[in-house]
Amino acid sequence: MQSLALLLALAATLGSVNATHFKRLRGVHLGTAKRVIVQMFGWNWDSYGFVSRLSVVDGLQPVSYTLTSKRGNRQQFQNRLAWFTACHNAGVGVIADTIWNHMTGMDSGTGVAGSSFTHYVYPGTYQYQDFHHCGLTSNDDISDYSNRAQVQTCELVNLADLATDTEYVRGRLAQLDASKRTALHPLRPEMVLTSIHRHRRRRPLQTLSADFPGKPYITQEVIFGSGEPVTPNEYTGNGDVQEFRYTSTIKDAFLNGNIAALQNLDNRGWVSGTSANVFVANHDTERGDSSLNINSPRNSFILGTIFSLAHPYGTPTVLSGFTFTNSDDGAPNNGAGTCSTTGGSGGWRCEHRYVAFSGMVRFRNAAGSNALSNWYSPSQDRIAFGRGSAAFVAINNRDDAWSYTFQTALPAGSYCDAITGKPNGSGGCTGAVYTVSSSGTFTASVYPRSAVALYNDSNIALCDNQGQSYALRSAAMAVTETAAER
Ligand SMILES: *[C@@H]1O[C@H](CO)[C@@H](O)[C@H](O)[C@H]1NC(C)=O
Ligand SMILES: CC(=O)N[C@H]1CO[C@H](CO)[C@@H](O)[C@@H]1O
Repeated sequence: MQSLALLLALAATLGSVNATHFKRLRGVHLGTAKRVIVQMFGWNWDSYGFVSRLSVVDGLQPVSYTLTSKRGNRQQFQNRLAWFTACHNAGVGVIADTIWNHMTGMDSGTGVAGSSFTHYVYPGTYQYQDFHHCGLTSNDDISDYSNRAQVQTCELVNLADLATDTEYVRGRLAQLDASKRTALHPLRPEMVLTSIHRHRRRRPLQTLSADFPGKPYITQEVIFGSGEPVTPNEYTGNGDVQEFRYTSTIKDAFLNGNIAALQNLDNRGWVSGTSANVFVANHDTERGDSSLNINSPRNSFILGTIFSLAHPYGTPTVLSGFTFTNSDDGAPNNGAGTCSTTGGSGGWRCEHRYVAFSGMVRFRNAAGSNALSNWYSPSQDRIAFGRGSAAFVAINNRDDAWSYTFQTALPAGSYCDAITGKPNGSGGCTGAVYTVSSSGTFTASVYPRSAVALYNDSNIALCDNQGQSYALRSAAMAVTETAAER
């Protein structure tokens, strides 16, 4: 609660917020030392135990600014407020996934809330002049990614591109932000980390931070394209940028064995780690071949995710998805999500409950802002590294066990392995236990295609969305639900 009080104090003293302040505030809000996002893909607002986004869009393609969408209505949203509050009190933020810069790509239709629209007319909200009309291609869609003007002013796959550089549109967006905060009240408006901003290579929203005094966490989808003039680095002034080169590099490293090359990720010309939002897979890439996914061979998806949560580069998002046969299959059971204790059920995968993933969120909390340390890699498919005196991981991406005595900077003691268990609440551990000597060493036999992860944090707050027997309980997660209508 200390950090929250600090945030409010800062907010009160800042009249107009410049980009630097904004970043710092965001850091305070999510907690610089504990930022992991879980993307609850496809979950509706009534889903067991989870709030989904508070959102005014129908999926990734907004058609109206009401609180009703496929995810549920306002009442269903408000039903989740108790959980919001419980999580909030435990230090877990909720990110409402909102799209600020475009409306739908459909030429006409009726939204779930009953609003009808055509491509550039959303009665009562937007009209023709509130959209960009680039006039550079026959249908105003981007056709040439080597053309900066097209990329930044034309439409991406027909998505009607809001003229976010106009007073009117910016005013509407600010109202939208305010209305969501009101809906959350008496909850706690300050807990709403509004808005995943799917920027899609559009021009920056120059004064976004000033327009949205709620200090939303912003992550922008600006996919790097080799040789293209518009680059992800141009967008870091708005907030975080999704670094897709990370995603493909993780895939390549874990499938082809060269994980030793992953030591330094901040010297590759990517978005700097402090501005990067990274993931092993998101809801789009898991349906294509540009990332690992749950079906990738040799446990590579699990190991890649363990790496992602252990390595300091970027703010990691963990996708919690559902099984599908065709890439446009919708979520099971109309979006009513269900999990088992440490995994999914009813077609939901619930990766956020996997023992290794929730354990690694604890690890990341414990690691805090400690830099990578004690790197050791005897071969390109085995790596071990620490995060100062707070945490240490060894990853074995090979088919034979890795027996070794690792040098760490951990204090002497017994540690509960984050990959196989968690503290049992009375000083024990539900998984493997390793003993670190007074000189900081421990001996392990790391199973094939597996990992060992130790961390020292006696102080991790818990968020239990059901009040009991829920496996995740990680204070570090900001829960977001990316609403894609598939
Ligand atoms: C936790 O582990 C300790 C040490 O193994 C054990 O004594 C204790 O009974 C366990 N507690 C629970 C609740 O399982
Ligand atoms: C297992 C272990 O070494 N735990 C240590 C973690 O750090 C605290 C201080 O923050 C020590 O008191 C514990 O002994």
